[in-house]
Amino acid sequence: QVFFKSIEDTAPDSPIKRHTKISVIGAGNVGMAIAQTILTQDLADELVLVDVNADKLRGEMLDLQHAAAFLPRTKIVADVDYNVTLGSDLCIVTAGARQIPGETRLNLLHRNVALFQLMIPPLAKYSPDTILLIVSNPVDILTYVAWKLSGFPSNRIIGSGTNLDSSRFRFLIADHLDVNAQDVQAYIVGEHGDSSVALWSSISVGGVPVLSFLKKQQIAYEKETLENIHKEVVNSAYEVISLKGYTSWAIGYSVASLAWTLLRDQRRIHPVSVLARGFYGIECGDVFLSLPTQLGRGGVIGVTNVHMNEEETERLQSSAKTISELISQLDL
Ligand code: 6V0
Repeated sequence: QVFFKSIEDTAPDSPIKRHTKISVIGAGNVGMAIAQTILTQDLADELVLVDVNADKLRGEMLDLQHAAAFLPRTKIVADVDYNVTLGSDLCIVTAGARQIPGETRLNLLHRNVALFQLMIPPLAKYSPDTILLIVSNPVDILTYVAWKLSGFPSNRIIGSGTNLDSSRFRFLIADHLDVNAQDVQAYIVGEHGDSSVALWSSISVGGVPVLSFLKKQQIAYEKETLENIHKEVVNSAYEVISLKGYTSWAIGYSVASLAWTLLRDQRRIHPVSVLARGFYGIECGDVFLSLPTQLGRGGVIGVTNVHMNEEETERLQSSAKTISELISQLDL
């Protein structure tokens, strides 16, 4: 009012853009990398941070707010109380307990399930129409837990799953063939982690199916070479963690790209963790694991019928069994 004369009287019908609100739960390394990447995308009108550590939370909020002069305009708020998330379009959950030295993965899982029992019900209460995007590990099992605790339909529960593993895979193949990773179509499916499955038979570069091209050109390739690239993908998280203590940038970009596809209804296909029962012969109960999935404004649209050979299908089914066994040990 002080600086500008209102033009409301002369332009009463100017269209107002729909308000888009994204909440990030957990303002740790991963949550903050996601938040800052989302801010650069001009995707959200309001970005909310929630964490239990009030001082760190306020520090992170102020630090991001101070970048306002260089970013698209976004309201940034933070609170320890979940009522700040009211009416979110997308809630991204990154909060998690840290593994204590010597602690088993199962024990860590139980502690994270206890955290989810505190976080998911208020998120569902304040944003009953939101899409829940789970990042905390073990991501496939915690996506299942979020589904159970929220009572949401499964199309609005997505785990970031192997979206990141597939990006690492595409990087390594691109590096090997000296091409741009964006021209490499390649999926890692199944569990985000040790039992993930590389779909070699469907890899293409610029529309050229890689394995059959190599065969036609009679270029010998060793199964071992392919296995080693997959092993490198599986080990890459451990390597980054052993070197810098945590992973952040790649998961930040990976989740921000999911947020863009979902909220801008891009209908792109991402390998993400979804309710997988009935797909590719997975019949071991309700499990969440990654499959190439079409995403849009309503969440999951459908699962792609990507070509898998017999060995790949068997490995995927065995990955599903590994996850299902862990789920059966949960007390929800
Ligand atoms: P971090 O830096 O320890 O951050 C975790 C944050 O969660 C901290 O700020 C905590 O204060 C907060 N927190 C703990 N309890 C609560 C609670 N009840 N409510 C709100 N906040 C809480 O960990 P980092 O950010 O490095 O990792 C977070 C999670 O992401 C871990 O489970 C990782 O294993 C997982 N990742 C998942 C990846 C994927 O591809 N799915 C990739 C990287 C990391």
